[in-house]
Amino acid sequence: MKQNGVIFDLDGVICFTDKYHYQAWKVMADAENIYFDEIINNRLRGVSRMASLEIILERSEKAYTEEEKKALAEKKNNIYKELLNQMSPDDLSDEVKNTLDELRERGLKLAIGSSSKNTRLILSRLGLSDYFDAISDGTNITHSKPHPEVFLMAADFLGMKPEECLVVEDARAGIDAAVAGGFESAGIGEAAEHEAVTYPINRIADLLKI
Ligand code: B16
Ligand code: MG
Repeated sequence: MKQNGVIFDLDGVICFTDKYHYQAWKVMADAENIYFDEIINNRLRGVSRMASLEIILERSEKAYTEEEKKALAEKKNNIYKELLNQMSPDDLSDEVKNTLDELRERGLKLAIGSSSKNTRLILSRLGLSDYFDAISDGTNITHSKPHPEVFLMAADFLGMKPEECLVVEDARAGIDAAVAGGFESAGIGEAAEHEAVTYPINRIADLLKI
């Protein structure tokens, strides 16, 4: 690839915490009698916790106060963190690890660009705490994807310009964010279908062919 750096989304790219997000939101939604399914869940990919809650509440009759919304988001996050405790380095696939190692061997700098405030907890569960050259996540941004802030800060932490970095994403909102920030992108899953993605890929190892 022509870039010197790669910025990886976390959930849906490096690991599959999406199933835990779904389970935790489902417990919250069921307790509130709000309809929630996997199709609605797809709209939550890459979207911040509070913005995700707003999407789920579209199906609710009740008007929640800001305090109640905060409590619901916290309840979901506590369930989610319990589920994250089940994770271990075995949840990091050989394909992802080998691809990261090979990119690094080629001299590329590697960063995380995730909306999640649980990024460091997840990386630690996967045994990747000290692996990346830079981490930009939900704790250092004020605007979540599709705003480009998380990727612009990742590039900045790497000491690079957007055109020097490739963004790897699984979410449509993530490709929008990459485009808005002036990054080329590789998209997997639904992000591969995005009309503005630079490189649609089928699997993470395909990054080695770019
Ligand atoms: P948290 P990513 C995103 O991670 C998830 O895709 C999204 O579903 C979630 O709401 C968001 O992180 C915030 O996560 O509640 O842990 O702060 O894909 O940007 O790595
Ligand atoms: Mg993602």
